[in-house]
Amino acid sequence: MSNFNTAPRSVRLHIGIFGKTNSGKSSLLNAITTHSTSLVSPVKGTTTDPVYKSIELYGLGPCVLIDTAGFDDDGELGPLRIKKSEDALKKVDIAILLFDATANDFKKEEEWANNLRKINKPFLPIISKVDLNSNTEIIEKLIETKFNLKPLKIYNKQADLQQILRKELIKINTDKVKKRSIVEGLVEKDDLVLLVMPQQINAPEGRLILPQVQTIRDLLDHQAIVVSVCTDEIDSALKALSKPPKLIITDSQVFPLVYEKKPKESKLTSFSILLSAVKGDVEKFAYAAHKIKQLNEKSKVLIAEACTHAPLTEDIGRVQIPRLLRNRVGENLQIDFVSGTDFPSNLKDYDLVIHCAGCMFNRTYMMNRLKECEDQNVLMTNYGISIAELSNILEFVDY
Ligand SMILES: Nc1nc2c(ncn2[C@@H]2O[C@H](COP(=O)(O)OP(=O)(O)OP(=O)(O)O)[C@@H](O)[C@H]2O)c(=O)[nH]1
Ligand SMILES: [Mg+2]
Repeated sequence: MSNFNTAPRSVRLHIGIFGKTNSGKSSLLNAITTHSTSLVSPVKGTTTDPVYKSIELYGLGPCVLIDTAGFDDDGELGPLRIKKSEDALKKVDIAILLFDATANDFKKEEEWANNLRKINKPFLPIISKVDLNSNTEIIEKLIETKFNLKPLKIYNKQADLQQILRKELIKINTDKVKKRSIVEGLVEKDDLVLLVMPQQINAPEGRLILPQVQTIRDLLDHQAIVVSVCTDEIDSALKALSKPPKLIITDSQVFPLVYEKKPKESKLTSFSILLSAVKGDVEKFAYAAHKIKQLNEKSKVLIAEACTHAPLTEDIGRVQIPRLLRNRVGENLQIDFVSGTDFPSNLKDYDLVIHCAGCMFNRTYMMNRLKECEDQNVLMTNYGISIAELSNILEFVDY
Protein backbone atom coordinates (compact mmCIF):
# COMPACT_ATOMS: atom_id res chain seq x y z
CA MET A 1 0.00 0.00 0.00
CA SER A 2 1.38 3.42 -0.88
CA ASN A 3 1.76 5.53 2.21
CA PHE A 4 0.60 8.90 0.83
CA ASN A 5 -3.02 7.80 1.00
CA THR A 6 -2.65 7.32 4.72
CA ALA A 7 -1.26 10.81 5.44
CA PRO A 8 -3.82 12.44 7.71
CA ARG A 9 -5.80 15.16 6.00
CA SER A 10 -4.66 17.70 8.59
CA VAL A 11 -1.06 17.62 7.34
CA ARG A 12 -1.96 17.85 3.65
CA LEU A 13 -1.70 20.98 1.57
CA HIS A 14 -5.30 22.08 0.98
CA ILE A 15 -6.01 23.38 -2.52
CA GLY A 16 -9.53 24.71 -3.13
CA ILE A 17 -11.16 25.20 -6.54
CA PHE A 18 -13.57 28.13 -6.70
CA GLY A 19 -15.55 29.69 -9.53
CA LYS A 20 -19.03 30.22 -10.89
CA THR A 21 -21.37 27.31 -11.62
CA ASN A 22 -20.40 25.54 -14.85
CA SER A 23 -16.98 27.20 -14.99
CA GLY A 24 -15.33 23.74 -15.06
CA LYS A 25 -14.32 23.27 -11.40
CA SER A 26 -15.27 19.61 -11.18
CA SER A 27 -13.78 18.92 -14.62
CA LEU A 28 -10.52 20.44 -13.39
CA LEU A 29 -10.52 18.31 -10.23
CA ASN A 30 -11.13 15.19 -12.31
CA ALA A 31 -8.41 16.15 -14.80
CA ILE A 32 -5.87 16.64 -12.00
CA THR A 33 -6.77 13.43 -10.19
CA THR A 34 -7.32 11.51 -13.45
CA HIS A 35 -10.47 10.05 -11.87
CA SER A 36 -14.14 10.89 -12.16
CA THR A 37 -14.20 11.97 -8.53
CA SER A 38 -16.62 14.83 -8.91
CA LEU A 39 -19.80 14.83 -10.96
CA VAL A 40 -19.55 16.85 -14.19
CA SER A 41 -22.55 18.04 -16.19
CA PRO A 42 -23.70 20.97 -18.30
CA VAL A 43 -26.36 21.65 -15.65
CA LYS A 44 -25.48 24.62 -13.45
CA GLY A 45 -25.19 23.78 -9.78
CA THR A 46 -24.12 20.14 -10.22
CA THR A 47 -21.68 20.28 -7.27
CA THR A 48 -23.55 21.07 -4.09
CA ASP A 49 -21.38 20.11 -1.11
CA PRO A 50 -17.59 20.48 -1.21
CA VAL A 51 -15.88 17.35 -2.59
CA TYR A 52 -12.54 16.39 -0.99
CA LYS A 53 -10.00 14.30 -2.85
CA SER A 54 -6.66 13.28 -1.34
CA ILE A 55 -3.84 13.05 -3.84
CA GLU A 56 -0.05 13.05 -3.96
CA LEU A 57 1.26 15.73 -6.31
CA TYR A 58 4.94 15.43 -7.12
CA GLY A 59 6.81 18.43 -5.67
CA LEU A 60 3.91 19.34 -3.39
CA GLY A 61 3.57 16.14 -1.38
CA PRO A 62 0.27 14.95 0.06
CA CYS A 63 -2.50 17.34 -0.93
CA VAL A 64 -6.22 17.50 -0.65
CA LEU A 65 -8.13 19.04 -3.52
CA ILE A 66 -11.48 20.59 -2.70
CA ASP A 67 -14.13 21.09 -5.38
CA THR A 68 -16.86 23.53 -4.36
CA ALA A 69 -20.31 24.71 -5.35
CA GLY A 70 -20.37 27.69 -7.71
CA PHE A 71 -20.23 31.03 -5.91
CA ASP A 72 -23.02 32.41 -8.10
CA ASP A 73 -25.44 29.57 -7.23
CA ASP A 74 -28.83 31.31 -7.21
CA GLY A 75 -31.01 28.23 -6.66
CA GLU A 76 -33.18 27.76 -3.59
CA LEU A 77 -30.26 26.28 -1.67
CA GLY A 78 -27.75 28.71 -3.22
CA PRO A 79 -26.95 30.70 -0.06
CA LEU A 80 -26.39 27.48 1.92
CA ARG A 81 -24.06 26.11 -0.75
CA ILE A 82 -22.13 29.36 -1.00
CA LYS A 83 -21.73 29.31 2.80
CA LYS A 84 -20.22 25.80 2.51
CA SER A 85 -17.80 27.02 -0.16
CA GLU A 86 -16.86 29.91 2.15
CA ASP A 87 -16.34 27.45 5.02
CA ALA A 88 -14.13 25.29 2.78
CA LEU A 89 -12.09 28.42 2.01
CA LYS A 90 -11.17 28.63 5.71
CA LYS A 91 -9.16 25.40 5.36
CA VAL A 92 -7.61 26.20 2.02
CA ASP A 93 -3.86 26.96 1.78
CA ILE A 94 -3.98 27.86 -1.91
CA ALA A 95 -7.13 28.85 -3.82
CA ILE A 96 -7.60 28.24 -7.52
CA LEU A 97 -9.98 30.81 -8.98
CA LEU A 98 -11.60 29.91 -12.29
CA PHE A 99 -12.56 32.46 -14.93
CA ASP A 100 -14.68 30.78 -17.63
CA ALA A 101 -13.38 31.87 -21.05
CA THR A 102 -16.92 31.61 -22.48
CA ALA A 103 -18.40 34.02 -19.92
CA ASN A 104 -18.46 37.77 -20.31
CA ASP A 105 -19.11 39.06 -16.83
CA PHE A 106 -16.47 38.60 -14.14
CA LYS A 107 -17.83 40.70 -11.30
CA LYS A 108 -18.21 37.69 -8.96
CA GLU A 109 -14.71 36.43 -9.73
CA GLU A 110 -13.36 39.92 -9.05
CA GLU A 111 -15.23 40.05 -5.77
CA TRP A 112 -13.70 36.72 -4.71
CA ALA A 113 -10.23 37.72 -5.85
CA ASN A 114 -10.54 40.94 -3.83
CA ASN A 115 -11.60 38.96 -0.80
CA LEU A 116 -8.71 36.47 -1.23
CA ARG A 117 -6.31 39.41 -1.32
CA LYS A 118 -7.90 40.92 1.76
CA ILE A 119 -7.53 37.74 3.80
CA ASN A 120 -4.03 37.18 2.46
CA LYS A 121 -4.86 33.85 0.84
CA PRO A 122 -2.49 32.89 -2.00
CA PHE A 123 -4.44 32.23 -5.18
CA LEU A 124 -3.92 31.08 -8.71
CA PRO A 125 -6.20 32.59 -11.37
CA ILE A 126 -7.06 30.18 -14.17
CA ILE A 127 -8.92 30.89 -17.39
CA SER A 128 -10.85 27.68 -18.18
CA LYS A 129 -12.37 26.32 -21.40
CA VAL A 130 -9.88 28.08 -23.68
CA ASP A 131 -10.65 25.42 -26.31
CA LEU A 132 -14.07 27.08 -26.68
CA ASN A 133 -12.75 30.63 -26.72
CA SER A 134 -9.10 31.46 -27.21
CA ASN A 135 -9.75 35.18 -27.25
CA THR A 136 -9.07 35.78 -23.58
CA GLU A 137 -7.24 39.09 -23.73
CA ILE A 138 -9.86 41.04 -21.80
CA ILE A 139 -9.88 38.58 -18.89
CA GLU A 140 -6.08 38.42 -18.84
CA LYS A 141 -5.84 42.21 -18.72
CA LEU A 142 -8.37 42.38 -15.91
CA ILE A 143 -6.44 39.87 -13.82
CA GLU A 144 -3.07 41.43 -14.57
CA THR A 145 -4.05 45.02 -13.89
CA LYS A 146 -6.20 44.41 -10.81
CA PHE A 147 -4.24 41.64 -9.12
CA ASN A 148 -0.82 41.76 -10.74
CA LEU A 149 -1.06 38.03 -11.51
CA LYS A 150 -0.62 36.13 -14.75
CA PRO A 151 -3.47 33.68 -15.26
CA LEU A 152 -2.96 30.16 -16.47
CA LYS A 153 -5.00 29.27 -19.57
CA ILE A 154 -6.34 25.71 -19.70
CA TYR A 155 -8.97 23.35 -21.05
CA ASN A 156 -10.03 20.13 -19.42
CA LYS A 157 -8.86 17.70 -22.11
CA GLN A 158 -5.34 19.13 -22.15
CA ALA A 159 -2.78 16.30 -21.94
CA ASP A 160 -0.21 18.07 -19.73
CA LEU A 161 -2.74 19.75 -17.42
CA GLN A 162 -1.56 18.17 -14.17
CA GLN A 163 2.06 19.01 -14.88
CA ILE A 164 1.39 22.65 -15.78
CA LEU A 165 -0.77 23.16 -12.75
CA ARG A 166 1.72 21.49 -10.44
CA LYS A 167 4.46 23.87 -11.56
CA GLU A 168 2.35 26.92 -10.74
CA LEU A 169 1.21 25.52 -7.40
CA ILE A 170 4.79 24.67 -6.40
CA LYS A 171 5.80 28.28 -7.03
CA ILE A 172 3.02 29.54 -4.80
CA ASN A 173 3.63 26.90 -2.15
CA THR A 174 7.31 27.68 -1.69
CA ASP A 175 6.70 31.43 -1.74
CA LYS A 176 3.71 31.88 0.46
CA VAL A 177 2.62 28.89 2.53
CA LYS A 178 4.35 28.91 5.91
CA LYS A 179 5.43 25.68 7.56
CA ARG A 180 7.07 24.89 10.89
CA SER A 181 8.26 21.50 12.01
CA ILE A 182 7.04 20.19 15.37
CA VAL A 183 10.31 20.35 17.32
CA GLU A 184 11.83 23.22 15.37
CA GLY A 185 14.33 25.17 17.44
CA LEU A 186 14.12 22.74 20.38
CA VAL A 187 16.13 19.74 19.25
CA GLU A 188 19.37 19.12 17.39
CA LYS A 189 21.04 16.00 16.02
CA ASP A 190 21.86 13.41 18.73
CA ASP A 191 19.87 15.20 21.45
CA LEU A 192 18.26 12.82 23.91
CA VAL A 193 14.49 13.31 24.17
CA LEU A 194 12.20 11.59 26.66
CA LEU A 195 8.55 11.22 25.75
CA VAL A 196 5.98 10.70 28.51
CA MET A 197 2.92 9.15 26.94
CA PRO A 198 0.31 7.83 29.38
CA GLN A 199 -1.42 5.36 27.03
CA GLN A 200 -4.28 4.44 29.32
CA ILE A 201 -5.80 7.92 29.13
CA ASN A 202 -6.56 8.46 25.51
CA ALA A 203 -5.01 6.05 23.04
CA PRO A 204 -7.09 3.46 21.22
CA GLU A 205 -5.81 -0.08 21.79
CA GLY A 206 -2.84 -0.98 19.59
CA ARG A 207 -2.32 2.57 18.35
CA LEU A 208 -0.69 5.83 19.28
CA ILE A 209 -2.54 9.13 19.01
CA LEU A 210 -1.70 11.41 16.11
CA PRO A 211 0.31 14.12 17.98
CA GLN A 212 2.58 11.42 19.42
CA VAL A 213 3.10 9.74 16.05
CA GLN A 214 3.83 13.05 14.33
CA THR A 215 6.23 14.16 17.08
CA ILE A 216 8.19 10.89 17.01
CA ARG A 217 8.49 11.14 13.23
CA ASP A 218 9.71 14.73 13.46
CA LEU A 219 12.24 13.86 16.18
CA LEU A 220 13.62 11.06 13.99
CA ASP A 221 13.83 13.52 11.08
CA HIS A 222 15.90 15.75 13.37
CA GLN A 223 18.13 12.72 14.14
CA ALA A 224 17.32 12.88 17.85
CA ILE A 225 17.50 9.91 20.23
CA VAL A 226 13.96 9.11 21.31
CA VAL A 227 12.96 7.27 24.49
CA SER A 228 9.27 6.75 25.24
CA VAL A 229 7.68 5.79 28.55
CA CYS A 230 4.33 5.73 30.30
CA THR A 231 4.01 7.97 33.37
CA ASP A 232 4.90 5.28 35.92
CA GLU A 233 8.23 4.58 34.22
CA ILE A 234 9.63 8.14 34.33
CA ASP A 235 11.87 7.43 37.33
CA SER A 236 13.18 4.16 35.87
CA ALA A 237 13.85 5.82 32.52
CA LEU A 238 15.74 8.73 34.07
CA LYS A 239 17.80 6.27 36.10
CA ALA A 240 18.58 4.13 33.03
CA LEU A 241 19.79 7.10 30.99
CA SER A 242 23.43 8.09 31.25
CA LYS A 243 22.59 11.82 31.11
CA PRO A 244 19.48 13.95 31.65
CA PRO A 245 17.36 14.31 28.52
CA LYS A 246 17.78 17.59 26.66
CA LEU A 247 14.00 17.79 26.36
CA ILE A 248 11.03 16.03 27.93
CA ILE A 249 7.80 16.05 25.94
CA THR A 250 4.83 14.99 28.02
CA ASP A 251 1.13 14.52 27.65
CA SER A 252 -0.25 17.79 29.09
CA GLN A 253 -2.47 15.88 31.51
CA VAL A 254 0.51 14.85 33.65
CA PHE A 255 2.36 18.17 33.40
CA PRO A 256 2.67 18.85 37.17
CA LEU A 257 3.94 15.34 37.93
CA VAL A 258 6.55 15.38 35.15
CA TYR A 259 7.64 18.88 36.17
CA GLU A 260 8.21 17.64 39.70
CA LYS A 261 10.29 14.67 38.53
CA LYS A 262 12.29 16.26 35.76
CA PRO A 263 16.04 16.95 36.07
CA LYS A 264 16.79 20.68 36.38
CA GLU A 265 18.67 20.83 33.09
CA SER A 266 15.94 19.15 31.02
CA LYS A 267 13.58 21.41 29.10
CA LEU A 268 9.90 20.58 29.35
CA THR A 269 7.01 20.87 26.92
CA SER A 270 3.93 18.93 25.86
CA PHE A 271 2.63 17.32 22.67
CA SER A 272 -0.34 19.64 22.68
CA ILE A 273 1.82 22.74 22.99
CA LEU A 274 4.19 21.64 20.22
CA LEU A 275 1.28 20.85 17.93
CA SER A 276 -0.36 24.17 18.73
CA ALA A 277 2.84 25.91 17.63
CA VAL A 278 2.66 24.15 14.28
CA LYS A 279 -1.05 24.69 13.84
CA GLY A 280 -1.40 28.14 15.29
CA ASP A 281 0.51 30.93 17.01
CA VAL A 282 1.91 29.60 20.28
CA GLU A 283 3.15 33.02 21.45
CA LYS A 284 -0.39 34.32 21.23
CA PHE A 285 -1.76 31.23 22.99
CA ALA A 286 0.74 31.71 25.83
CA TYR A 287 -0.15 35.39 26.12
CA ALA A 288 -3.85 34.51 26.19
CA ALA A 289 -3.31 31.98 29.00
CA HIS A 290 -2.57 34.84 31.38
CA LYS A 291 -6.22 35.83 31.02
CA ILE A 292 -6.98 32.82 33.24
CA LYS A 293 -5.69 34.84 36.21
CA GLN A 294 -8.34 37.49 35.54
CA LEU A 295 -11.31 35.12 35.27
CA ASN A 296 -14.01 35.29 37.94
CA GLU A 297 -17.28 33.50 38.61
CA LYS A 298 -19.10 35.78 36.19
CA SER A 299 -16.75 34.92 33.34
CA LYS A 300 -17.62 32.75 30.38
CA VAL A 301 -15.17 30.33 28.74
CA LEU A 302 -15.51 28.41 25.49
CA ILE A 303 -13.71 25.07 25.18
CA ALA A 304 -13.29 24.01 21.54
CA GLU A 305 -12.26 20.52 20.53
CA ALA A 306 -11.41 19.52 16.95
CA CYS A 307 -12.26 15.83 17.42
CA THR A 308 -15.87 14.77 17.50
CA HIS A 309 -15.22 11.60 19.53
CA ALA A 310 -17.59 10.77 22.36
CA PRO A 311 -16.13 12.33 25.53
CA LEU A 312 -13.94 9.94 27.54
CA THR A 313 -14.39 9.42 31.29
CA GLU A 314 -11.52 11.70 32.22
CA ASP A 315 -11.78 13.75 29.04
CA ILE A 316 -9.22 16.53 28.96
CA GLY A 317 -11.55 19.14 27.43
CA ARG A 318 -14.81 18.11 29.08
CA VAL A 319 -13.59 17.11 32.53
CA GLN A 320 -10.00 17.92 33.40
CA ILE A 321 -9.66 21.52 32.21
CA PRO A 322 -13.13 22.50 33.53
CA ARG A 323 -12.21 20.97 36.91
CA LEU A 324 -8.91 22.86 37.05
CA LEU A 325 -10.63 26.07 35.96
CA ARG A 326 -13.44 25.77 38.52
CA ASN A 327 -10.96 24.92 41.28
CA ARG A 328 -9.12 28.11 40.44
CA VAL A 329 -11.98 30.48 39.60
CA GLY A 330 -15.05 29.10 41.37
CA GLU A 331 -17.82 26.61 40.79
CA ASN A 332 -20.06 29.08 38.95
CA LEU A 333 -17.70 29.73 36.08
CA GLN A 334 -19.72 29.24 32.89
CA ILE A 335 -18.09 26.88 30.41
CA ASP A 336 -19.49 26.05 26.97
CA PHE A 337 -18.22 23.24 24.74
CA VAL A 338 -18.08 22.91 20.97
CA SER A 339 -16.51 20.21 18.83
CA GLY A 340 -15.64 19.49 15.21
CA THR A 341 -16.37 22.30 12.82
CA ASP A 342 -18.95 23.90 15.13
CA PHE A 343 -17.51 27.22 16.18
CA PRO A 344 -19.80 30.08 17.17
CA SER A 345 -19.70 33.07 14.86
CA ASN A 346 -20.46 35.32 17.82
CA LEU A 347 -17.59 35.00 20.29
CA LYS A 348 -17.96 38.37 21.96
CA ASP A 349 -19.64 36.98 25.09
CA TYR A 350 -16.62 34.84 25.92
CA ASP A 351 -13.76 35.99 28.11
CA LEU A 352 -11.49 33.26 26.83
CA VAL A 353 -11.45 30.48 24.24
CA ILE A 354 -9.44 27.34 25.10
CA HIS A 355 -8.78 25.27 21.98
CA CYS A 356 -7.32 21.78 21.60
CA ALA A 357 -4.06 21.52 19.65
CA GLY A 358 -6.08 20.99 16.48
CA CYS A 359 -4.24 17.92 15.23
CA MET A 360 -7.35 17.08 13.17
CA PHE A 361 -7.31 20.53 11.53
CA ASN A 362 -4.77 22.07 9.21
CA ARG A 363 -2.85 25.21 10.15
CA THR A 364 -4.83 27.47 7.86
CA TYR A 365 -8.09 26.50 9.55
CA MET A 366 -6.68 26.99 13.07
CA MET A 367 -5.22 30.37 12.12
CA ASN A 368 -8.62 31.27 10.75
CA ARG A 369 -10.21 30.51 14.14
CA LEU A 370 -7.56 32.54 15.91
CA LYS A 371 -8.31 35.44 13.58
CA GLU A 372 -12.06 35.13 14.22
CA CYS A 373 -11.30 35.49 17.94
CA GLU A 374 -8.96 38.42 17.40
CA ASP A 375 -11.48 40.21 15.19
CA GLN A 376 -13.89 40.06 18.13
CA ASN A 377 -11.28 40.97 20.76
CA VAL A 378 -11.40 37.56 22.42
CA LEU A 379 -8.22 35.79 23.51
CA MET A 380 -7.67 32.19 22.45
CA THR A 381 -5.33 29.76 24.19
CA ASN A 382 -4.64 26.04 24.02
CA TYR A 383 -5.30 22.94 26.16
CA GLY A 384 -1.65 22.21 27.04
CA ILE A 385 -0.82 25.83 27.72
CA SER A 386 -3.85 26.37 29.93
CA ILE A 387 -3.03 23.22 31.93
CA ALA A 388 0.54 24.50 32.39
CA GLU A 389 -0.84 27.88 33.49
CA LEU A 390 -3.35 26.27 35.86
CA SER A 391 -0.53 24.14 37.30
CA ASN A 392 1.61 27.27 37.80
CA ILE A 393 4.40 26.00 35.57
CA LEU A 394 3.80 27.86 32.30
CA GLU A 395 6.91 29.98 32.80
CA PHE A 396 9.03 26.81 32.94
CA VAL A 397 7.64 25.35 29.75
CA ASP A 398 9.36 25.55 26.36
CA TYR A 399 7.77 25.88 22.93
N1 LIG B 1 -15.13 22.40 -23.98
C1 LIG B 1 -14.90 22.38 -22.68
N2 LIG B 1 -15.89 22.06 -21.85
C2 LIG B 1 -15.64 22.06 -20.54
C3 LIG B 1 -14.37 22.36 -20.01
N3 LIG B 1 -14.42 22.27 -18.67
C4 LIG B 1 -15.68 21.91 -18.37
N4 LIG B 1 -16.43 21.78 -19.49
C5 LIG B 1 -17.85 21.44 -19.57
O1 LIG B 1 -18.58 22.43 -18.87
C6 LIG B 1 -19.68 21.86 -18.17
C7 LIG B 1 -19.57 22.19 -16.69
O2 LIG B 1 -18.42 21.55 -16.17
P1 LIG B 1 -18.27 21.20 -14.63
O3 LIG B 1 -16.88 20.70 -14.44
O4 LIG B 1 -19.38 20.35 -14.16
O5 LIG B 1 -18.41 22.67 -14.01
P2 LIG B 1 -18.52 23.09 -12.47
O6 LIG B 1 -17.82 24.38 -12.34
O7 LIG B 1 -18.06 21.98 -11.60
O8 LIG B 1 -20.07 23.33 -12.32
P3 LIG B 1 -21.00 23.28 -10.99
O9 LIG B 1 -20.70 22.02 -10.25
O10 LIG B 1 -22.38 23.26 -11.55
O11 LIG B 1 -20.73 24.50 -10.22
C8 LIG B 1 -19.63 20.36 -18.46
O12 LIG B 1 -20.51 20.07 -19.51
C9 LIG B 1 -18.18 20.12 -18.88
O13 LIG B 1 -18.04 19.03 -19.77
C10 LIG B 1 -13.31 22.70 -20.93
O14 LIG B 1 -12.17 22.98 -20.59
N5 LIG B 1 -13.64 22.68 -22.24
MG1 LIG C 1 -19.03 20.97 -10.13
